Amino acid sequence: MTTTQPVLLQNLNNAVLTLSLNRPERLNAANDELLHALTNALKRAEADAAVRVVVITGAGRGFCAGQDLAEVQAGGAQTNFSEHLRRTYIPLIGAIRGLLKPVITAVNGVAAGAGASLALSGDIRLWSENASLVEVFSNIALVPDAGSTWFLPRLVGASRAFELMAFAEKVNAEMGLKMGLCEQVFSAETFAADVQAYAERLASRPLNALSLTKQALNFAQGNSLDAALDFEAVLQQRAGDHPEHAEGLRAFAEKRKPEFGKL
Ligand code: T3D
Repeated sequence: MTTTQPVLLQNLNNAVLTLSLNRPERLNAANDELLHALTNALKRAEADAAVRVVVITGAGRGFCAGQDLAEVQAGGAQTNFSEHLRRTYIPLIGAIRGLLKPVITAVNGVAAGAGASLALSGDIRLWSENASLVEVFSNIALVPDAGSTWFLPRLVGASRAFELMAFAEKVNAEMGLKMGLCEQVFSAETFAADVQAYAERLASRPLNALSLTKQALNFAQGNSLDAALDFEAVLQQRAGDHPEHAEGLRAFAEKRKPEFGKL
């Protein structure tokens, strides 16, 4: 299934739904139409049993250059930032973190401002060798938003996060991998195919268990060890009661690969 929309391309292939931001002439800078299209596509992906993994990437040479500044300026300077964030970026990041399926952010090029936050918001972050990330907000005297202040210090520590934010220092792919901003870096030439292969491998894993794992990790970020231990116990019951677990046990006994995708 391939549907083309003006600002968001959607392609479902072997249980992997790829959502491509499609404003390449502006490095996929985000406007309200794009942010709503992406958020709505994620909500639909939740309900669609054919989707086991979602990939978010960018068309052209950029991933996402953050808020579309040309549109902001054309409309007069944005004044109601809080209202805008609550209406657009906050629901988007919430949809990614709350989606009960793995989300891969496949960063093909520059990720700047809220685009950097989007790049960091995935469960797994795959970068092209051409990818870069810049917390560009301070260049226009704004505060990092769309989750950067939550994601980045957890990956690099508060001081390094502050330094990257204060100087709007661009992190290239080699640095990004060393700093733990991404899990893998792939060649630019084969990036789309490598991401698809990775996503298909992920799609073959037990979706119910991964969904519960995502919930456990989300919960653990903001809770004590005692609370996390208890929540694990609750979720483990749900995992153990699911047919995936029985299939895993059968496959182990029969010395074959489990077929989670068929359940
Ligand atoms: O109300 C609220 O919700 C507030 C929320 C704010 C969230 C934010 O994201 S604030 C941060 C906004 N983003 C930026 O400040 C980034 C601005 N862009 C850049 O700093 C650079 O373009 C990049 C570092 C991203 C990439 O640099 P480079 O040299 O690779 O590309 P370029 O030549 O600067 O850009 C290519 C084109 O994309 C260019 O258009 P042109 O000249 O070819 O017609 C450029 O204007 C356009 N572009 C890049 N970023 C944006 C953009 N157009 C609109 N908005 C952008 N953010």
